This record gives sequence, C-alpha cells and structure tokens, in this order.
Amino acid sequence: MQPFSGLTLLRRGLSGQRGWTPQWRRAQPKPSYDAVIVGGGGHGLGASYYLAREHGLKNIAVLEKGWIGGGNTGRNTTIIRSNYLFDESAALYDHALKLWENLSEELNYNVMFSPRGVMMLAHTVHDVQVSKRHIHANRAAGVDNEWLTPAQARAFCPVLKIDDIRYPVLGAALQRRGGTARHDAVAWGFARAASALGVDIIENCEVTGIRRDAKGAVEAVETTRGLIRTPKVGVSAAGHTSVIMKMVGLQLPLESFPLQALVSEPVKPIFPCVVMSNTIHAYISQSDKGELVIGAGTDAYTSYTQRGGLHIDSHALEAICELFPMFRRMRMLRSWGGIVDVTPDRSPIIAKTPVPGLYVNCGWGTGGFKATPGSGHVFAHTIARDEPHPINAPFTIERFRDGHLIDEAAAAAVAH
Ligand code: FAD
Ligand code: PYC
Repeated sequence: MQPFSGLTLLRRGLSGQRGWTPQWRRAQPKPSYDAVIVGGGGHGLGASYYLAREHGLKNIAVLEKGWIGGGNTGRNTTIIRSNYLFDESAALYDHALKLWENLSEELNYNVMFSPRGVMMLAHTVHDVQVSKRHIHANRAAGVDNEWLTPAQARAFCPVLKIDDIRYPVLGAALQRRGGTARHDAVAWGFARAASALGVDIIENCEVTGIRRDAKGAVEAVETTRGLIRTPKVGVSAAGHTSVIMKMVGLQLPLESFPLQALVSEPVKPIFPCVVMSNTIHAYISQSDKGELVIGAGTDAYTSYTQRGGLHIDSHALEAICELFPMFRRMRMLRSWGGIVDVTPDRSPIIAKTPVPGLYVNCGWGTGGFKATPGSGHVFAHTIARDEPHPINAPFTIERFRDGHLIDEAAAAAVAH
C-alpha cells in the first residue's frame, strides 16, 4: 500500500471508507464444508489458518456470531508469558511463545509482539517460595524465568514502589521473553491470512444447533444463516462453550465468569514492562497509544453479562495506586468485561469429545490470549488428524474423571 497524506486519510474517512480494500473476503455461507470452526476469536481463526496452511484443508469456514475479535480476544490485557508450573503447560505455552516470536513475519501482518518482560511480584514469604518453585521448574523445562531482588525489580520498573507500602515487594519473578501484542491485530492478521488461503470467514452467523447422524456423528450445524453440512466441528467459543456443548448434551467442567479490565487516559511512555501482582490482584502495562492497561480479578458470580462489580475494579485500582503512587491522579477512560471459561484445574481442554467429529478448545479462563497461536496450531492438528498433537495430548476432558489434573491455579495468576 502507498503511504498517504493526512488529507487523503480524512477524505477516505469522510467517504465512508469507499476505496478501502477489505482485509478478508466477505464470504457467504456455503451449503457444506469439510470443517467448520465455531468462534471467530484468535483461537478459532488461528486453528482455521493452520488447518489450511499445514493440513491442506481449504474448504473450511469460521462462523462468528458477532464480529471478528469481538469476544475475549479484543477484550483482554494482552499479557504473554510461558512461566507455568507443570511441564505439560510449559510445553504448551512456550510452543505459543515461540510462534509469537515470528508471528508478524508468518502472517505478513504486524501483530506488534513486544517482548518487554513480564515481572510477577512477590509480597509475602509464601509468594517468594511459590515464585522460586516456578523459576526452578521453568528453568528445568528450558523456559526462561529469573529471580529479582526488590532493588532489581525497581531497577527494571523504575516507577514501582517497593517499600513503605501495605505489602512491600520482597522480590519478583521475571520472564524477559514475555510481553504483550496488539489483540485486534492478532485476530485481523489470522483472519486475513486464513482468508487468503481460502477459508470463509463468516460474521453475524450464530451456531444455534448441532445435528448428528444415525451413528451419533456430527453431520451439520444449524445457524442463524441456515443449515451448513460438515463432518467436523471445532468449537473455540471461550465463555460460551457450555452453551454450545449443551446442543449435543455434553456437560463440561466449566464455569463462566466476567473478567474486567480498564484503561487510563493516554500519557507519554512511562511504563517499560508488564507488572503483575497476584497477591494484591492487579496487573498493568502501557499500550502503544499511551493508555495504562489495567486488569482485575474475576467476578464472584457466574454470568454471561459482559460487566462485573465495580468493587472489583476499585480493588485493582487501589492496588495499582499503592504500587505506583505516581498514577494516583490519573483518570480512567473506560472499562469493560469479557466472559472467561474456567476449569477446576485452571488448564485448558483441547481435545476430541465423545461425539465423533466434534472437537473442543476451551477452558482458557483468564489466560488464553498468550496461547493463541500455539492453541490454534495444536487444535488444527487435532481436528485434521482426529488425534491430539503430542503437546495437547494431556489436555483432555477425561482428566477430570481419571484425576490427571494439571493444576495451574498459582500460574493462572488472576484471582478466581
Ligand atoms: P474469544 O475471543 O472470546 O472468541 C470466541 C468467539 O466465539 C467470540 O467472538 C464469540 O462471539 C463466538 N461465539 C460464541 N458463541 C458462538 C456461537 N454460538 N456461534 C458463533 N460464534 C460464537 N489472557 C492472557 O493470556 N493474557 C491476558 O492479559 C488476558 N487478559 C484478559 C483480560 C480480560 C478482561 C479478559 C476478559 C480475558 C483476558 N485473557 C487474557 C483471556 C483471553 O482473553 C482469552 O482466554 C482468549 O482471548 C480466548 O480466545 P478465544 O479465541 O478462545 O475466545
Ligand atoms: O494470564 O497472564 C495472564 C493474565 C494476565 C491478565 C489476565 N490474564
């Protein structure tokens, strides 16, 4: 694309964007596909991209009830890290982190991946012990993570107050390869690249039912835009997974909660990294627009309403003001919520279901953005081959029955 002047930009804006090239084809639903993905968030779009790119499945559609990236993908605080405790998780999240490192080149689209370092603060003796356990486990699994003294933590983030506060900073775990990416760009980049490979991206198309044949296998989805035949359905619907699974009578161990975030008015670059405090429940980074991006814990109640209690935002802001007193006079611009799907062990499910032809990718709870490319990659493998990729093989539904849980409650980091 040619660079253009401010005047051209203004003219194009005022003309209702006439002459702009859409980034992906505005596809109409076809009567049948080889595979259908339900959910046009990063995970579903990623899966469609890898299905087309690595498994040669080009006759596929992504069905999105709203708009691309309008779910949690476009609502999250964009923290990316792979410092989980168990080897299974470290393999999954680090697979994703490695894909993030080249994703802009892979998609030919700037997803603004910024490995600026994620620092997780320790405020109690218990925090110190847990952080050090994570650091040792990560390093043993080949994942970078290091311990910082309070003074080193402050040197890494000079606006951080480490003492004379309610919960002094006793140290921090730092993953330097962690960071952030631009959430919308991830959805748009995958959508554009998948569409270019032939995938139909269909917005405003809600799946309302799943039809099965005489043997119980998937044969079609019912949608608000008509019936679509397909032998394979991959569900990546985050907080609404339970609603879709109910269409075939499956009940998964998921609970859906609102999770909130908010941004401040924009200011000049002041915040060089990502800081998370699990003990006093807040996390913060600065976007490229200059806004402070701040997140809280999940709501106390299960709900599909994309808003949460004001006291949860207030609690996060109190923690931020304590850790960063210089932000006390800043104004908050807006807040919002997304619906996150939480499993009992805080790890995802990426698996075949008992229904032949039905696959599910869910349970990412408060932490799935970081996994987007890795999750899409292994989910595509699972759908195409009808068997898991070695990386997602432990993330079954059956683990909740046979007890092989992957308990990442501490690494999930956000209070639920
Ligand atoms: P989504 O982006 O939600 O996509 C699912 C899509 O399915 C939606 O667009 C929805 O409209 C669609 N859908 C649902 N039902 C149907 C249907 N019947 N038919 C068709 N379409 C349907 N994770 C991190 O790693 N780091 C963070 O910093 C972080 N911060 C967060 C902050 C907030 C406030 C929230 C809400 C979440 C946060 N997360 C974070 C979690 C992360 O956003 C999610 O785990 C991840 O984005 C899930 O991606 P997805 O593609 O699975 O879901
Ligand atoms: O999983 O790192 C995370 C996270 C940060 C904020 C919300 N989730």
